[in-house]
Amino acid sequence: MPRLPTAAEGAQDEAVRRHDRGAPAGPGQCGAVHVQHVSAPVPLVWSLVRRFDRPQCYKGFVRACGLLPRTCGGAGPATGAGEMGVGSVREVRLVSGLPARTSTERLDALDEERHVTGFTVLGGDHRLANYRSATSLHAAGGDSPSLGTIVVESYVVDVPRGSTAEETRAFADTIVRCNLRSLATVCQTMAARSASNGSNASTHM
Ligand code: A8S
Repeated sequence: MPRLPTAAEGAQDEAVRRHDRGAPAGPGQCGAVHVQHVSAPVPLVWSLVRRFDRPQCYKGFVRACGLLPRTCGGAGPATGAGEMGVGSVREVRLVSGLPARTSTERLDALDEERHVTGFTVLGGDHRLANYRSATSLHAAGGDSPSLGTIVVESYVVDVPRGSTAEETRAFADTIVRCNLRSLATVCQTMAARSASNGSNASTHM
């Protein structure tokens, strides 16, 4: 991880404390927490992280994604066809070369004020059954947005039969780290581009 500004270090600890990890890993499960500093303002980072319908905008292992038609009676505010909200389900297609091709995932949280989101894996032809992820964003410098964003991502997952918790965590950690590094790169490129265009961060809200 890059060296964080000193002011952000306290904020990082605070961000991890405030991050809602949901239920702790139970027997037969494992989990981890990852922290990534991004040199871009929270609204810009959130503009990507909130896109449950477009994970491929920073997740390099995702080839394509589509939302399934929403059924009536779901939680959250009523949304029209193709609109995402809590309860939305996506079908993710992965790039080739992985031990999996598809994953079906439900949006659990999308808090636009607190910048918190999360999803649960419902199915797919892979070994990360009941994978549950939570991500929250925090201003790295408190009231000084120029210090960027701290992204905290945690997960809990079932340990598959025939694997150890260590093996399962090593696999999931590799993917989460790739995703977080890619998120940082994409956001920092967008921030640099908008700075050189003379526009400000509010363009991305
Ligand atoms: C995420 C995190 C993870 C995604 C994993 C860990 C996954 O999409 C990939 C390979 C698998 O075997 C499991 O935030 C699964 O997406 C890349 C299909 C779930």
